[in-house]
Amino acid sequence: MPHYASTSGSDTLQILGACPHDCPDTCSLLTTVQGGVAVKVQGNPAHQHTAGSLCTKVSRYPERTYHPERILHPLKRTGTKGSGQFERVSWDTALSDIAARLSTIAARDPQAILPYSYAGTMGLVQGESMAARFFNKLGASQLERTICATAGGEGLVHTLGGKVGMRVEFFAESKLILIWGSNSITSNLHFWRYAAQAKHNGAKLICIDPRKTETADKCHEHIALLPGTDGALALSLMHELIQNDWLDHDYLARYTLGWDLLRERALQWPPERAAAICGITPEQIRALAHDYGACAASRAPAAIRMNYGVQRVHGGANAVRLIASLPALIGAWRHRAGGVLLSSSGAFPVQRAALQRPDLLAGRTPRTLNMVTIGDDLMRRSGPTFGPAIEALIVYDGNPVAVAPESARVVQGFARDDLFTVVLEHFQTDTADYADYILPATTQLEHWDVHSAYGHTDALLNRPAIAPLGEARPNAQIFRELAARMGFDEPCFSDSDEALCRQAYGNTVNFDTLLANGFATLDTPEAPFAQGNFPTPSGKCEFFSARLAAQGLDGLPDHVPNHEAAHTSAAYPLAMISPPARNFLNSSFVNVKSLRESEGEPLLEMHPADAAERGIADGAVVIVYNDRGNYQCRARLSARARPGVVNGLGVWWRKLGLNGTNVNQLTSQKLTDLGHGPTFYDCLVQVALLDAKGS
Ligand SMILES: Nc1nc2c(c(=O)[nH]1)N[C@H]1C(S)=C(S)[C@@H](COP(=O)(O)OP(=O)(O)OC[C@H]3O[C@@H](n4cnc5c(=O)[nH]c(N)nc54)[C@H](O)[C@@H]3O)O[C@H]1N2
Ligand SMILES: Nc1nc2c(c(=O)[nH]1)N[C@H]1C(S)=C(S)[C@@H](COP(=O)(O)OP(=O)(O)OC[C@H]3O[C@@H](n4cnc5c(=O)[nH]c(N)nc54)[C@H](O)[C@@H]3O)O[C@H]1N2
Ligand SMILES: [Mo]
Repeated sequence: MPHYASTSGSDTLQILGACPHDCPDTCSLLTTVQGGVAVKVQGNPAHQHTAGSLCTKVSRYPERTYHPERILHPLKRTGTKGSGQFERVSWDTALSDIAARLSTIAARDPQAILPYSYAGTMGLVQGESMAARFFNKLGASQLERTICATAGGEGLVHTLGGKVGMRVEFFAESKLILIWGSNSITSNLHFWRYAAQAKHNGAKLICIDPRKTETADKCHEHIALLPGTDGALALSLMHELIQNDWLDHDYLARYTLGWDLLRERALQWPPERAAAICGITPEQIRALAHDYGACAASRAPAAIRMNYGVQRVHGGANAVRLIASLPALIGAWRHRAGGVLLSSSGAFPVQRAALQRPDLLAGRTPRTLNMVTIGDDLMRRSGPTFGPAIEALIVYDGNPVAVAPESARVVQGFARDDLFTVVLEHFQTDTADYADYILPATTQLEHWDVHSAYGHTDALLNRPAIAPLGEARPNAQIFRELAARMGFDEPCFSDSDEALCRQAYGNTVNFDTLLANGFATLDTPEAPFAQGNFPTPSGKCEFFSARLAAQGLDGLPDHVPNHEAAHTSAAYPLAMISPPARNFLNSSFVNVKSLRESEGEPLLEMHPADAAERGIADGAVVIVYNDRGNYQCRARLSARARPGVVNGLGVWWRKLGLNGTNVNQLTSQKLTDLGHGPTFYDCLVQVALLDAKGS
C-alpha cells in the first residue's frame, strides 16, 4: 500500500499519482518524497499498463517541477505585449483586478470573454470542472476543443458508434498488427510493450506512416505513403479483400450496415489507382491486403493500432471511418486480439454534467468558437454573425501561441492592445509572454485529480505528493476564488478539489479502490463487437451513416484529398508534416534542459534527393516557407523523410527556435472534413538554403 506509507526511514514517503499528460498511456505514478521534497517519479509496478516504467520525459518530472524558471507568484505585465516583462503582484491584487475587468466586460456581453484550454493536464478536476462552472455561470463564449482529436473522434462515432475499440492488452496476442499513423515508441510507449510481446510471439508488424519513425524501424514492414492518402489506401485494401474473397460474409451480413454500397465504392479502387495517389507501388498494397486477408481465412487475430497522426489532414475523419471499417470486413472483431483501437475514452463513465454544471447557463446559449481558428477569431470585429469581438481571454492548460496553426495570425491576435489576457501557467511560455496577468499553477505533484485515459481502460487518482511550491495554486482553486470575487454564490463554487475528485465518476467507479490502489479497471467486454453490439443507432458497424446522410453529407466514407496536395503547387512542392519529437510533449518539456539537449535544436528531416536539388547539405541552416510565413531550422538529411515530404519535428517554443518562430508559422487554419479539427499535416512548403555552414 504505497500512498502515505513510510518506506525506508521515517522521512520517506511514496505517493500514488497519475501522469497528467496528453498521451494515450496515462501512467500510474509513484513519487518518492523525502523531507517534503519529491526526489523521484517512477512508474507504478502494480499497474498493468505502466508496468513500472515511464518515458524519459515524465521520469524528469521533478526537474520540471523544481525548474528554476517555475512561476511561483502572480505576475502583472509591465512591458509591451510579447516583451515578456512582468512584475510580481499579490494574489489579492491580481484576483481583484481580474474580477473587476471581467465583470465590466460581462456587464456589456459575457460572450466577449473566451476561455482557452486544452490538455496541459488531462485531469478531470484541474481540466474541466471549476473552470467550466465559472464560465457557464458567467455566460462566456464556449470553446470547441478541437485541436487534437475531433476529426478522428467523429470518424469513430459514425462507424463504431463511439470512441471505443480493442482492449490494449490484447494486442500482445495479435498475429498481425498494423500500426497506422502512430509512432508508438514516441507517443504511446506502453502500447509498444504489448506490440513487442506479439512480435516476440511471431506476429507480423507493419507500420503505415509517411515518416520512417523509430517504430517503423522495429516493424517488419513500412509503407511510407504520402500524408493524407490513408483513405485511398484503405479503399484499395477493401478492393483486394473483395476481389480475393478474403471476407467474413457471415460477420458482414449480421453485424454491418451498408456493405453493398461500400463494396460498390471500394471496387472503384484498384491498387494502381490508390498507389498513384499514395505515392507507393501497387505491389505494396497487394501484399498488405494479402497479409490482412490471410487472417480472414485462418481466423488469426488481426489488429490495427491507429493514432491521431492519420486525421490531421482535410480528409482525416473519412480516413478514420475507412480504417475503422476494415476489421468488420474480415470479421477481426470475433477475436479479443482483433479489431482496431484509436481511442478508448468513450468507455469512461465521466459525470461531465456534475463536474461542469451546464445548468449554470440558466437557459442561455452562448456562441461557440473553435480553438483551431483562434488566430482569425481574435482579429474579428463585432458583427451580426460573429457577435462581440473577443475582449478577454483566459488561457489555462494550453500554449496556443506555440501550438495553434498559422502562428503569425495567432501572435497578431494575442498582441492586440485592447485584449485582456490572463494565463494560468507553470512557465513563461510563448503564450504567457502576451498575458496581462500570469497566475502560477500547481503541477501534478502538488494537487488532487482524477483521470480517464484514451489508450487503456483504467481510471486513475492523483494525490498531491508535495505542498504547492511558492504561491502556486491549483487551477480549480484559482477559479473558485475568482468565482467568489465575482459574487457567484451557488454552493457548487465551494466544492473542494477532493470533493470534485469524488464527483468525477460518482458511483460508477469505486473511490475507495482509487484511494487504495491509485487506479481502478473499468469493467469492459474482452471482445466488445464479437456479436455486433456496436454503440451506433443501428447497433451495427455503420459503413453507411444515416446520421451523416441526414446532414446532407455523404453517408459512405470516401478518400478526401488534402486541401494542399503535393502536385497542386509549383511554388510549394513539398508536403510538410510536424509530428511529435520524442522528448517533448507538444510544447511541454521544451524548456527542460536535459530533454531539450536530447532533441538538440529544431530540425527538418529531408530526403537526400530533395536536399540535393536545393543544394542543401546535412546540418545546413534552412528556411522553410510558404505564403503564411517562414521558419528557420537545421536540415537533417535522412532516410526518415520520404521524397517529397519534409518532417519538421514539433513543437518547439518559438522563443527557443532560431528566428523566433516554429513549424506552426507554416500550418494553416483550414479544417478537417468532420469535427472541425486542425490540418497540421496538410501543409505545403518550399525549403531553401540559408547558411551552408549552419553556423
Ligand atoms: N513523446 C510524445 N508523446 C506524445 C505526444 C508528443 O508530443 N510527444 N503527443 C501526445 C498527443 S497530444 C497525442 S494526440 C497522442 C497521439 O499523438 P500523435 O501525434 O498521433 O502521435 P504519433 O503516434 O507520433 O502520430 C503521428 C504519426 O503519424 C504520422 N503521420 C503524419 N501524417 C500522416 C498521414 O497522413 N498518414 C499516416 N498514416 N501517418 C501520418 C507521423 O509521421 C507520426 O509518426 O500522443 C501523445 N504522445
Ligand atoms: N504543428 C503541430 N502542431 C500541433 C501538433 C502537431 O502534431 N503539429 N499537435 C497538436 C496536438 S495533438 C495537441 S493535443 C495540441 C496540444 O496543445 P496544448 O494542450 O496547448 O499542449 P502543450 O503545448 O503541451 O501546452 C500545455 C501547457 O499547459 C501547461 N500546464 C500543464 N499542467 C497545467 C496545470 O495543471 N495548470 C495550468 N494552468 N497549466 C498547466 C503546461 O505548462 C503547458 O505550457 O497541439 C497541437 N499542435
Ligand atoms: Mo493531441
